[in-house]
Amino acid sequence: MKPRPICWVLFLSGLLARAVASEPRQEFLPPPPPGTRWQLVWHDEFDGDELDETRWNRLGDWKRRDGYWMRDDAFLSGRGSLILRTTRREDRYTCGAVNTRGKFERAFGYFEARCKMPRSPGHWSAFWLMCSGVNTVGNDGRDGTEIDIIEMPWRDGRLTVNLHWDGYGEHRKSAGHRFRLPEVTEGFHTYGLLWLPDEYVFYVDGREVWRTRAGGVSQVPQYIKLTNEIGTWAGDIREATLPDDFEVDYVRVFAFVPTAPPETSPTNAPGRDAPPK
Ligand SMILES: [Ca+2]
Repeated sequence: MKPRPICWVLFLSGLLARAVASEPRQEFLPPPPPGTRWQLVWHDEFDGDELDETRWNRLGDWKRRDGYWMRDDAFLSGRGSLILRTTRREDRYTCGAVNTRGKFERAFGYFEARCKMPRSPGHWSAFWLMCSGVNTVGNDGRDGTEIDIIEMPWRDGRLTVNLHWDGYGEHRKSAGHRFRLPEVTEGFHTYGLLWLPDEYVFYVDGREVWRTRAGGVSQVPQYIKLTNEIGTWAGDIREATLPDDFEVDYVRVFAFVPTAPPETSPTNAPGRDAPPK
């Protein structure tokens, strides 16, 4: 049966309404580079009951540092967030981790996650960007840099952001910054990276915490990682009250795109000043 035009109008307006409704409310964006504006190009609000595995890889099951990454320790809460759980199973400590490798990789823009950090010692949470070029020695970090947008191994309000490049061996190079924000131990906070071609700027709750050009700034697409890891950097896991969760409300990525040229208006349309016939 041939659909009637009115049906199509209703159908398309419904799609449009849903598209508008799905654009999330964004509290903060850094100033875009001159001549550009921000455009949301990728995001996951973690709605629903199942992690979208067209966007994310669950990592595991394998050993990772002093514990194990297990696929079933990464799951959606059912209330609009991703849970990366750290727990104990008999003699093993396990935790969850995900990345977007091969599914979403991008250079430059503004990357933000809203997260609630774990409470117990012995494991740490991180929001970071990676690519295989991190292992390439030479060309500084321009061919790929591990960009740790946030790491929280401590439980006293200290945080750290870090960059690593030229591999993890004898040529390894890194730069980082530690700071204190006691409020991050409670509730959700946003952690953001403005990645420009010539500079990184790191933000917590919309406040700049560090800017740097260390490593020359990565020029290549990188994938997102959200991880929990078990290790003594974060203290003694045997003192943890488990399970303990790293909870992520959303991840959003904005690209800077050229500002549209002003539309031709009647006042500057050609012929406006032409003499009357
Ligand atoms: Ca390199």
